[in-house]
Amino acid sequence: MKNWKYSVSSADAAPATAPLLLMGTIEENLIKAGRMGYDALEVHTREDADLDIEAIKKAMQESGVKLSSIVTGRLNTEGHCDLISDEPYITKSAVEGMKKYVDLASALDTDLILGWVRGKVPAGGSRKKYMARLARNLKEIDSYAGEKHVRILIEVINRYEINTFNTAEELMTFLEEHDLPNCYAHLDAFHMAIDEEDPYAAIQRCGSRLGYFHLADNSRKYPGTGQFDFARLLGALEKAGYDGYLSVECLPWPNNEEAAERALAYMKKVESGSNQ
Ligand code: LER
Ligand code: MN
Repeated sequence: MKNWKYSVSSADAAPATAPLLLMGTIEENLIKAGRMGYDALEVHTREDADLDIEAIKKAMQESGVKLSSIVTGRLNTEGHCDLISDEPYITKSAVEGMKKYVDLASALDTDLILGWVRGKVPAGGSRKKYMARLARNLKEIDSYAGEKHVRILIEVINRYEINTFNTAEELMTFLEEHDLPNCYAHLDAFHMAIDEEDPYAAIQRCGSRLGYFHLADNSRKYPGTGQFDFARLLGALEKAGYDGYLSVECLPWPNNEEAAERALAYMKKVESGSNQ
């Protein structure tokens, strides 16, 4: 069995409905994640956040915890930018914002998650036209990220949140049709439980293009609370040759710390084959 690397989601602050666990500054969360036994921290932040890069690097060194990724969702939820809009100033700001995130990721030696920033095809709109626009804007970000050795991890998200890339098949077809060498597939077990007929086959479909993985059970509580077969999931990831992070992104239930601790404890049990 592989020695999996685990990461945990974090933010400066978030509502209890968000699947984010460690709350506080990045420096504080790096130390907390290390004490809990995590290898890495996943960070939700804005592209122009006033961060002390040197202090973060120091906390990384002291804790031995790396950054698994920076999440770009706030450029959409707070900044109202996306890469598919009919308004050119919106897509332009989205590309500029993503480039700022690339600079930040490059300074902290990590990758970027791209989720809601891609945007939605408007009702009745030509899918072909909007997906071509998304591909053009992504190309500019992809090239910039390539120069800075940052990977763009495009998350497959369920149909109730967005109408682009709801399945691994849809994302992989898009990645195969367009020249986006720095873009990788990012799967999330919770979204897969909604939209993938066969989550294990979805992992195989991504194969060597799988760049990141979010862990939660089917209800989005921590792994081990629901229906997912995590032993089979780890087997599928290993078979696909995946050696990236398994990042816990689940609801803060029964509370933030316990969810983070129980998730890691359960996954270690699954790895050792003693979870039954
Ligand atoms: C983000 O990683 C995600 O999975 C979305 O559902 C937004 O929360
Ligand atoms: Mn996710």
